[in-house]
Amino acid sequence: MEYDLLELQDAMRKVLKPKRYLHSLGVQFTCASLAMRYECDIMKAQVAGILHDLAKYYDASEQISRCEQNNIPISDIERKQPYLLHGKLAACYAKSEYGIEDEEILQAMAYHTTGKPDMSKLEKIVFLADYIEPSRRMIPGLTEIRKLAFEDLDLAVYTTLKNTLNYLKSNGQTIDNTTIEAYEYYKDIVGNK
Ligand code: DGI
Ligand code: FE
Ligand code: FE
Repeated sequence: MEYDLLELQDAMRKVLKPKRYLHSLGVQFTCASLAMRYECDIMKAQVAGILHDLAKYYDASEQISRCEQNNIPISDIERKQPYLLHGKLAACYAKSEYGIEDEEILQAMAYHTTGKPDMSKLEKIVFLADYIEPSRRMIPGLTEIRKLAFEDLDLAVYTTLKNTLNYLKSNGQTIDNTTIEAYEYYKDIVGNK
């Protein structure tokens, strides 16, 4: 399958706000770098990276209604935190609007916010690239994770999940089961290394 990255970038420049577009370019290039480091498909990683937030701008009620229209199941927690759906919706539109058929790319987009247990290399790369891309606002631990991402993929995923959970807990936010399951899974993997 051939992908036209310039065309996808053009499309994203039109649907995203400038800062979100810059973030998406950052994720695309960071995905490419991680794919080089971990011998993953560089093109697939870039496609998932540039498109991953394409559904970010629907408001809460639209996230829900668009998922319903497309038969995307909505958990109770997603119903309370509808922005958690933007990855799944992005995967859905990547297929229907942008002709992306590759299931690996679509899955990596779908789970970029929560992560999940036993991710593929591509899924881990997109999950991490979203967190560490160059334009990401500085947060505690980011410098270390940026370095770690190029040293140990699973440890970097684990550390990112741990940071995210701590952040969400300190803000009293509802946590998705998938995020917790992902954390538990990678905690085990890292502990057994
Ligand atoms: O879309 P982006 O801003 O680029 O990044 P993202 O899709 O990873 O979304 C970032 C936010 O998602 C971040 O503030 C952490 C949050 N998040 C991750 N897992 C959960 C979560 N928020 C809630 N409420 N529950 C979760 O389980
Ligand atoms: Fe996102
Ligand atoms: Fe993002």
